[in-house]
Amino acid sequence: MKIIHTADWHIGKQLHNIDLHEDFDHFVKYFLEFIIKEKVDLVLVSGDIFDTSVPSNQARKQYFNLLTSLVKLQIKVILTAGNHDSISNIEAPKEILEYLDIYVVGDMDSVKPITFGEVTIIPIPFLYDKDVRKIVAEQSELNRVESVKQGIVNLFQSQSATVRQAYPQHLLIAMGHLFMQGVKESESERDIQVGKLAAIESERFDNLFDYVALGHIHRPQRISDTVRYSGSPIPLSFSERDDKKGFVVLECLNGKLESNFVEIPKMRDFKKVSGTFVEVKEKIEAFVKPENQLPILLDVEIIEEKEDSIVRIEVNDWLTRYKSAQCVIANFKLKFVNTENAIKSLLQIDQNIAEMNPRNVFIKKITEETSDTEDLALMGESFDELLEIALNEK
Ligand SMILES: [Mn+2]
Repeated sequence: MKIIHTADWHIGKQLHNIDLHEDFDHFVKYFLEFIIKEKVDLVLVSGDIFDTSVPSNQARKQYFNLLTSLVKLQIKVILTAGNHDSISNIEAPKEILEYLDIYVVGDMDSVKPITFGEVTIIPIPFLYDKDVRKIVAEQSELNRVESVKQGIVNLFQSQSATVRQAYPQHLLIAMGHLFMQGVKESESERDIQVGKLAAIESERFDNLFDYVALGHIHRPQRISDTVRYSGSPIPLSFSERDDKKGFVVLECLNGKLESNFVEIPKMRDFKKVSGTFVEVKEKIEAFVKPENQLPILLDVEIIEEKEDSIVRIEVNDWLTRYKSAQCVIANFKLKFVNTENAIKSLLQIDQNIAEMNPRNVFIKKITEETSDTEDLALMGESFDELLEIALNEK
């Protein structure tokens, strides 16, 4: 029997307004080919199926299309809700999906073991504080963080004990969406503080399960011999640009589960570019995306020494007109190192900045660029109007 452990799909993810649906499509293509080639029987998705609690129609379509492909291949699927998912959204089609051998678990109250042959899965979704408090109500002598940890561990322990008793011969797999101690995070895990405080020591899971299929952390990593994060199948932030992406394949061999990470070929490059306007333009123009990959996603930072409105206009102009088959600018920043000096240079030597009002500074600034009195008057009027609107809105 072959089982895939994946997590953190974050379908519908936008990275700085760039929709990553094509990245997900690339993953799906590779994933389905792998499943067919390797004759996979079961897919486990440990939370954060969608990126938001109200996924777009396109995101829902991608989700149901993938499930349909898996049904056609007669693959069984178990999905749990992560902290990004809405429980009711995930559970809405529960009955019809179950009929198709797809099991979704959004809420702690719907956790129940699912058995396939000699393997039993305990699908545990992301646990909210309120759920956890129900488990440890009587242990009030513990502090809040410790009681959250204890509550989570208690749930995994009691589930393990029940299943071990019912199926002593079975291999036991738990799914979880939580924070383990000692993990390496990236920038895209949201609301992690609470979870991080209550990070669970991996020893507490020792001997409870033959494997723990975790989600929540987007870098694939092994916490212990039997506890692993599969990581997200696609990079979800620039901080993940050099990480390996993929999923874990579990194989039952001689009554044991062996786990191996399968790396997905890179579907696009993520690059950070920094320098002056001229340097940045040069660097970007030299980029060529590898064949069969999506355009390179850029995080651009232009740093100029002196505040200069002409550069500002040129940069804006370049940005609005930028279009290339090689790169997409996902994030952009323009910084001037010496803004204060630039304003000071507008002032006369004996003039104090505190003595100038915003309108004076503005007029002084635009006088550097035009001497057309009509233009100056018009811009002055516009400034007054905008200032009035801004002040009224305060
Ligand atoms: Mn996640």
